[in-house]
Amino acid sequence: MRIGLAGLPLSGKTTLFNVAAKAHAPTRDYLGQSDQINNGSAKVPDERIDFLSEIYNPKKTTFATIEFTDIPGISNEDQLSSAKTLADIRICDAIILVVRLFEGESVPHVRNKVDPVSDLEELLLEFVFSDLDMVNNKLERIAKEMKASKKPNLVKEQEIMTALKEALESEKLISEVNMTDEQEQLTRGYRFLTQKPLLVVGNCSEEQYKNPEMPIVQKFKKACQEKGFTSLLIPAQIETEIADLSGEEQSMFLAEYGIEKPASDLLIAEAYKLLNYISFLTYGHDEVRAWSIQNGTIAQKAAGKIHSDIEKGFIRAEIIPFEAFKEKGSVAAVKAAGLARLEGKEYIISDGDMVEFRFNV
Ligand SMILES: Nc1nc2c(ncn2[C@@H]2O[C@H](COP(=O)(O)OP(=O)(O)O)[C@@H](O)[C@H]2O)c(=O)[nH]1
Ligand SMILES: [Mg+2]
Repeated sequence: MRIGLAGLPLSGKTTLFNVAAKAHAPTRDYLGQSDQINNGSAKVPDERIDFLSEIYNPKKTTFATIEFTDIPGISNEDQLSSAKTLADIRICDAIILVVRLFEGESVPHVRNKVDPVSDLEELLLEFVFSDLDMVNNKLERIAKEMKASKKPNLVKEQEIMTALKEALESEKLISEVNMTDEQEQLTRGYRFLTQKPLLVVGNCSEEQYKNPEMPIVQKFKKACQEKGFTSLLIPAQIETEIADLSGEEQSMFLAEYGIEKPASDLLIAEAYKLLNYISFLTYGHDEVRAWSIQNGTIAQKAAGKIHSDIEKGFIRAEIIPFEAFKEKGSVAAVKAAGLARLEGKEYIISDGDMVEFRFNV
């Protein structure tokens, strides 16, 4: 599962990517500079893992990670590069749209005016047009095929594609269209841009971050809210400076800027949710570790994340909810309080379950 950073050129996507993935990819100061795709993974901060590591003092501590792709800016001036960019976004599983709130003479705005709401609308419209193109192509192909045969599936596909066409033509996103499970299945393979989970990041200045009552910030938040998108404000430039500091220096720096936690931590946590991930935890003196699974995964499948043999030979999963562990302080105390459970194959894992699998080899 991969999350794509998309937006207009010079909105700060690469800056944000560097913050999230602790990378040092080159950023740009003007449009003419070449732009490239950057891939990287980010550690998912998890206080539960910190807590368990304190207690078990393990040889190894492993956090969950997520994959980010920083995609060159979308610019409709150049058809060819625009198509390439949209194709790169299409292969991602979720999208973070980056829009610019920060002013700054030294970095020109591609539309000559800092206006996050109009940028957001422009980006969404690009996605809508791109999806509409695909839908129209598909409808043409279906019509041709129907002349040759009347397969029932073709009729169903035509029905849903027609509904999508109507929605897109009225500038609605595919994610807003109500679909049956079967229709969902029929459309999944197309990887429509407007069907993907979406998070909007406003890349803002220090001043805007500290003063959320500023009109530009209010306007941005309101527009996201009206469209039903989760939004985050991140002062990306300042965060790059934080990212390179040691723990103690970082705390001092954050305090000075009146920031509680690096906003990038919040970004990664939101990105994790956007991908519909939750974590289960394994623990011991060898390793404390967070494992990512899709929300709704059953215990036997989750076991397969660790090793296919554990999935095959699955007997039971011993579950300790992290909150119970935190309260009681030890596995023995949790068990004494009757808060540990043995669950079968079909048990749906909850976020923060501490799991020990019992299995046959
Ligand atoms: N003042 C200010 N400049 C920023 C901020 N974020 C990015 N920049 C600058 O904007 C330029 C473009 O950033 P970049 O990350 O390359 O944008 P991209 O084209 O969207 O990947 C660079 O010169 C960055 O240093 C910000 O929050 N504040
Ligand atoms: Mg870039």
